[in-house]
Amino acid sequence: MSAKGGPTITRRTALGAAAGAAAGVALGAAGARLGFGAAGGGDLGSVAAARGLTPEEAEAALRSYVPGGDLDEYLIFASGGHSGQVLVIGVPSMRLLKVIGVFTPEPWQGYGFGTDQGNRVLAEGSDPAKSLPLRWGDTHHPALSETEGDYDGRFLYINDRANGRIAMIDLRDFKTKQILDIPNLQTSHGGCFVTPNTEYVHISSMTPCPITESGYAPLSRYKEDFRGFSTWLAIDPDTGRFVLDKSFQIELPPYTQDLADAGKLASYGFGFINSYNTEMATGGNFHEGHGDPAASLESTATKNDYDLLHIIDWKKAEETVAAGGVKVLHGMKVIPLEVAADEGVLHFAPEPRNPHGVDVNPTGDYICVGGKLDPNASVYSIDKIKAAIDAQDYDGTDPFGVPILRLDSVLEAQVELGAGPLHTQFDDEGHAYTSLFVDSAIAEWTLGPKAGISEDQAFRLVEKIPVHYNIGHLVTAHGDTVAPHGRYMVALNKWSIDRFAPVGTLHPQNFQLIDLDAEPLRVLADMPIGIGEPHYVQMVALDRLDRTLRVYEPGTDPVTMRRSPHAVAAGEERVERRGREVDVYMTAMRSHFTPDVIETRQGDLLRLHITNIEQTPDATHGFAIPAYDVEASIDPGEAVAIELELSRPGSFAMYCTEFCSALHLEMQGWLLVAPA
Ligand code: RUQ
Ligand code: CUA
Repeated sequence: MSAKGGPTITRRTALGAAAGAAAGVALGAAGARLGFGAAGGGDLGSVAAARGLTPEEAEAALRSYVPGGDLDEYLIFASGGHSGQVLVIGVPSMRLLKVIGVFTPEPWQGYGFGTDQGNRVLAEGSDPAKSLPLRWGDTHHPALSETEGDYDGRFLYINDRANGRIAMIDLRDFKTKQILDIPNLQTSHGGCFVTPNTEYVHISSMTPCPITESGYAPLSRYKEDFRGFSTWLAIDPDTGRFVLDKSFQIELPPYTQDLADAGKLASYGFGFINSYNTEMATGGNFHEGHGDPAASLESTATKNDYDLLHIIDWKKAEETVAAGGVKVLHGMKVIPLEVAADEGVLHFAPEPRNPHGVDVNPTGDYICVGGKLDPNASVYSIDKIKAAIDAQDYDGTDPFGVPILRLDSVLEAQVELGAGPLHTQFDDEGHAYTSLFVDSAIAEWTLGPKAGISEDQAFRLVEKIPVHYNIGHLVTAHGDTVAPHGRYMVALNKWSIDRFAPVGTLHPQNFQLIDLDAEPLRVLADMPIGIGEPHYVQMVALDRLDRTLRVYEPGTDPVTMRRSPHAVAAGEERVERRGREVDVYMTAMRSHFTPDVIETRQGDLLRLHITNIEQTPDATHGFAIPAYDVEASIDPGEAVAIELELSRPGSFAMYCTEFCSALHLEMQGWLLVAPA
């Protein structure tokens, strides 16, 4: 493989690459001495030998090592699964840089422990019909915002598998700004993607939902009363926020809608969703004792030879919405299923049974479907799909009247890869990489002429690399964009088994860094993941994140990114009382809160307006009142608001939770609540 595109290589990285190459040669030559090392005269060969490393292992270490003070070339944003959070990891160092609080309260960031911003975001993102506010989510599919089909480093979206919600994180400060509990979606799974100019963030349902008034329907009415939904959330281009009144949904049959991807370039204007359980099985293997053991969902939902790839023309959907072809369901504009079928918004194509991933290649010409129960990747051609739609080249309809395109007329190729193909990523040379769950391997294969591969080399398996173990997703640098970088790939392995020191019965998962420039492919590093359970990730060049703030403008509200109405400047500290209402305007700086003693009475309503008036990077202060379950993190320049009903009398300690200075321990005070 030739050298790949990517960000400008830093001085140290260039040196690192040279060192790696040199070490590879030197170590390969039985540990010959190298002219550099720990103290300028070290001997890498004997260090490797002393540590019992093979030359390959020592070289892999050099290729992924990033010295302190140098920066990683890429960041990956990984879902944190049922931790509800997002993990930020450097590549190639494979070091965890940050855990972003998203759907679950996170004390270090003061997210959801009393400050207005965390509480507000979590409360606004919880359907009031559920117990409030929801305290966990199951983050699955991150989607970085895009401009012209490439990551623009502005926003990150991620869905909540558990509750059918979606969150927006602003990459200026890596904080969650908005959570939306999406109408008509109980759950979602892999249906999260952005369109090439972030016109929409798409999210589809996983489990179909009853569309009855009460939200209840017996399973005997599954076909009649349950529906899936494809949701197109319009995005405000300046703030990245969801704009509900410009958003719409498309009603879908009650199949299980699974992974999805946006069309790009050749397929711009389309979206693709896989489905399974087109059998519409509802389980029932032990239904109050009279179930049928053979009726388990897993056996009934795998009967059909084919499930249905959903092909959505979202430009047509926009026209349909503009022409009024919608009903309103729970406040959301919905294109009814019949309308979607009649207006050509929705077509189906058969796909081998129980497919999982659907991934569009960088040119947008090929739609690659992983078979799960089929050893093939099935490749569909957008040219053929468009021609078949124009010619109404149908093989009948599904039970809901949606036309099914003839498989032979839309399928470009099938490539046998191995057992359990799931997800596919791409490089810049027309190659695809598909995870094989059952094989615990990744298959590298070639796409076709539209991706720059010659006819005689097209659609072939190139090689397979074992990974450890049970791989789910995988990611390549800019692997979901029109311009992938190649260079690095990371395998997200569900099981680690024997790879790490034993830490009890719940084992870490294993991210493995793979060198895409090596031939054959090889693993450079393992990274245990002790926060579960990652699903999808995206990898973006660090130099795209050029808007990242080091400190806030003084008095910023992180939710709005504007000056907060609660901002307090130095010298403006004060206490205002109106009857039972007490407003405390407070500043924090090394090493004191001003004021540091607050005198109130039981029954008062206390409002704290606190600004960290520092402008020094890292000079974060915490603010905790443990007796009232309050814990804020106030980054330099940040303003927070805390509101408390003072029901419990006492003399309560408050303190700074961040080791901010030599006199950090002195940064404390008193909340005095006199008995009524
Ligand atoms: S899909 S179990 Cu991302 Cu393979 Cu979720
Ligand atoms: Cu401020 Cu410790």
